[in-house]
Amino acid sequence: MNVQIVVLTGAGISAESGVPTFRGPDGLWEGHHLEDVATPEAFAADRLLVQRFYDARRATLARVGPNAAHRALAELEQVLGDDLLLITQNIDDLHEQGGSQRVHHMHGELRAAWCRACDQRFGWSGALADEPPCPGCGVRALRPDVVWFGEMPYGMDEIHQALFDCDLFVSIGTSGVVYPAAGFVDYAAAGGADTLELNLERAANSDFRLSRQGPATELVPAWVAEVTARLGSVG
Ligand code: BJW
Repeated sequence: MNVQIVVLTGAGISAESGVPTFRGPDGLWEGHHLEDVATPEAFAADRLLVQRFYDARRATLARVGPNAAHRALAELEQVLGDDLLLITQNIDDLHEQGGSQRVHHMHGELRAAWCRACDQRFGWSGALADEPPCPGCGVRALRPDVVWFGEMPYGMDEIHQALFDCDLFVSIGTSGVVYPAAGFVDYAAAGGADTLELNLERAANSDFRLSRQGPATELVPAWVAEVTARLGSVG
């Protein structure tokens, strides 16, 4: 039996690893709302502030590790192979650290830099606030390779196709306020998929057929165990 599953994750899946969510009580950066720093306009107006925001978050990655929810999704990938598409809005690399091999980072990655002069992308682990030269062209024009408000998330054609084709869409740890990800549930349902949310509280876009509330480290391993048991019993 082939079941095609699309999983979307948000900041809530990394919360129990110690990565703060955006819209919780810790969701501020030196008094600035995320919306004030995560835009191309903010970058143009105060490049140093925005680079420092991402440098601080990139540095945090060295101190955090994957949790049981990340690891459970990696186990699901082992079982489903290409029948699972894991999309994350997160720019951390905790899914990869947890063992997932194929992760679609629709909002980019903290450990990547993008040169606005030569349009090349590079793996990046250091700071950007001191304006290092681009390894490709030498121009000091690197920015974090992340998707800000008003920019197009990565791989939308592939995502829309997978949502339309899948049997089940599962949303984990996202508040459902940022589009286009917040609209995925409607897109998947329009294609005939069942829909499930696993979140600490009901998301803003709570058009899911099924909704379970609780911490990701409990809900996700339990759900993955259900899916793998069901697949095993069908043969
Ligand atoms: C737990 C938990 C635990 C906690 N266990 N759960 C008006 C109407 C509609 C749309 C727009 C509009 N005006 C502008 C727009 C478009 C705009 C948008 O959506 N704005 C809204 C604010 C209204 N979107 C865009 O501009 C996007 N681009 C775009 O639309 O292009 C055009 C297009 C058209 C057609 C098709 C396709 C494209 C780009 C959006 C880019 C967002 N970028 C950011 C920053 C990325 C870099 C960075 O990380 O700094 O992405 S913003 C930020 O929000 C980040 C996140 O990925 C994203 C979502 O946040 P998330 O993950 O949901 O986190 P939280 O904190 O909000 O929620 C955490 C959840 O976890 C909560 O529910 C908790 O309960 C839960 N939780 N602990 C389980 N232990």
